[in-house]
Amino acid sequence: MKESILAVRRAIDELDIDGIGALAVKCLEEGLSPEEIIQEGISKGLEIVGRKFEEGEYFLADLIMAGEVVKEAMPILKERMNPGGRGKGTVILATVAGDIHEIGKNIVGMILSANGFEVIDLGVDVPAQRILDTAKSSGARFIGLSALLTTMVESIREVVSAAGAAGLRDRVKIVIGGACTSMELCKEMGADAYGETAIDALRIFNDYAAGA
Ligand code: B12
Repeated sequence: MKESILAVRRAIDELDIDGIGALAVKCLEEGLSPEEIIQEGISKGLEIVGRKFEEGEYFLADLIMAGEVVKEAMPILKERMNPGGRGKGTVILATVAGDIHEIGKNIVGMILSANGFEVIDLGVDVPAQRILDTAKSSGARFIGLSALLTTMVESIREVVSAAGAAGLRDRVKIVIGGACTSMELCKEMGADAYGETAIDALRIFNDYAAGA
């Protein structure tokens, strides 16, 4: 692992909001891709922060700060992703009702829009009905749901049933992801697919867009 990417990981862990931007630029200058920096630097750094929170070393204020540190790096990385065409279709992205974690969802959105998808990001804590209303009005065929809180996974089922009630279940593919989700949960909730990382999200939506 390159020292510069380890430095990004450390900056997240140490909540270094002033240092992160320059470190992201350094990684890019060394030829690392934005996706690698996100996956190996930022996400891994946040895992460390999450562990420290669990162990009682970090508090809620530290988690909020970690989120701000990541937000500082994102525009720098986004700028380096290719804008890509918009021909693959529209993906509605949302963090489920009751959950306000947005970093993972935003990364998925960045990667999808850099790779040819039109992304409608509804934000966090989004009620099922709003997601379905948007699917109807936009004609989107894809929905990506992010969930990090175990206590909020039922919100996924609500989206799946609202899609059924709206008569959209056959037209729309529902893909889930986020730290508390799994393939097992995907089956239990009646969603169509589960992706562990943002790169998986891209692969899954690419397959759907190609008619697989
Ligand atoms: C930062 C953070 C916060 C920040 C969020 C800031 C923000 N702007 O988003 C704040 C401070 C707000 C926060 C609040 C809380 N948090 Co918090 N938080 C985290 C932390 C440290 C990192 C989350 C993160 O951003 N990870 C990095 C991103 C990149 O990872 P990701 O979201 O998993 O996304 C990746 C993949 O999962 C995937 N993916 C994500 N979405 C999607 C969608 C699709 C469709 C696909 C295919 C893929 C995909 O792609 C991404 C990139 O590869 C985690 C610990 C952890 N390691 O997860 C705890 C964590 C998620 N939080 C936790 C908790 C408990 C809370 C609080 C309840 C704390 C409290 N007592 O109030 C509140 C909840 C408030 C609410 N109602 O939502 C727990 C959840 C436990 C559980 N299983 O339920 C965790 C796991 C910490 C812990 N170990 O205890 N949190």
